Amino acid sequence: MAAKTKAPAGTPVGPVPFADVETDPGLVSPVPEQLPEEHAALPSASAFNGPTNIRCYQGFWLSDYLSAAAVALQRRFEPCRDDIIVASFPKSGTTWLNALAFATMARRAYPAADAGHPLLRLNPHQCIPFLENLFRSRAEAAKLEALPSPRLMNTHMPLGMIMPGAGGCKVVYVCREPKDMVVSLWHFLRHLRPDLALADVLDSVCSGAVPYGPVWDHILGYWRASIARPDAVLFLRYEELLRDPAGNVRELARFVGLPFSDAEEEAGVVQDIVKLCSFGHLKPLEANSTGQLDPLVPVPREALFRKGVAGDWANHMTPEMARRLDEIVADKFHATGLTFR
Ligand code: PAP
Repeated sequence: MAAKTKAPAGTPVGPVPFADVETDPGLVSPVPEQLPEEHAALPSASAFNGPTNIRCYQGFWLSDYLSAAAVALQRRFEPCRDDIIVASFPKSGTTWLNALAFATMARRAYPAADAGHPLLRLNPHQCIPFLENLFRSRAEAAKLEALPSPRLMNTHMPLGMIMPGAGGCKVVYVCREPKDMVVSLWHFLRHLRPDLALADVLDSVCSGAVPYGPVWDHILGYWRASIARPDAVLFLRYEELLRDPAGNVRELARFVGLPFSDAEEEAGVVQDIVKLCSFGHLKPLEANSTGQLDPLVPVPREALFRKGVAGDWANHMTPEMARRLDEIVADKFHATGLTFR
């Protein structure tokens, strides 16, 4: 589908904090997207050896909630040419990249050093619409239309679920070393299942049958697209963001068509953005340390800001666990040009 250009010149410039966007409630469908009947026949599995049933839809494991969202996205998502989508496998740096992308793209309306910056009162996820939730609830028409261009959106969906619809817009993907992703996921899930064993999470990840998995197919879809279309897909790595946040912010700004000017560089705007979005700065803010992620899901917001480092897997995995995942990862990424050291 050809991408359209949304806003005529002179209209408000995006992105704006999504939580502040008012929509006409009459435009939001009261009936959530239903799962197509034929999905009942798809292969199914239980994620993390627990009650969550997932099914394999077009090669990826999704809960029924996510499957319905994926179908809706594939049918109805109409990107604009200047849209930017932040994409990731869960627990790979989404919250951080959401914050960095928002702060970078919105820096003219909301300078990063300002005392009134939206990221000081909102969780990064509240600043950017999560496509799965919008399309599952059928609220996307009202809510996405209300956003000024360029729109900044977020998803965990594999590339195929947002393409070819998203063919005209740009995607920034962040990937993380898989052992650290698994440990982060385990800690997160334990807010819902305190007795969950790391071994159960590892088993599911290794089998591929985790929500949005297999993780290697998720990563490779975006990796290959970033090589084939570097103008359309920017592939970032969590560990590189930690090593050189300023360099990655500059790359992000160039990619979205908003490179930093000499004046901005001299004024320290890049450093202001890095500081605003840093783990140590965001974690203690009220918006990130109180309340729940979702009124229906009893996970505290602080679960998104646990440790924020690379290599924490070594504190939790046995050498056998690490070797098992490393061997699968080495096999899956063999000859792709992507390595995890
Ligand atoms: P999500 O998929 O639920 O959105 P996501 O943000 O991708 O979660 O991942 C959370 C991880 O990012 C956490 O890692 P940890 O469990 O190993 O600690 C979290 O600490 C880390 N994280 C969140 N914000 C930042 C940040 N500003 N800088 C560095 N790491 C961060």
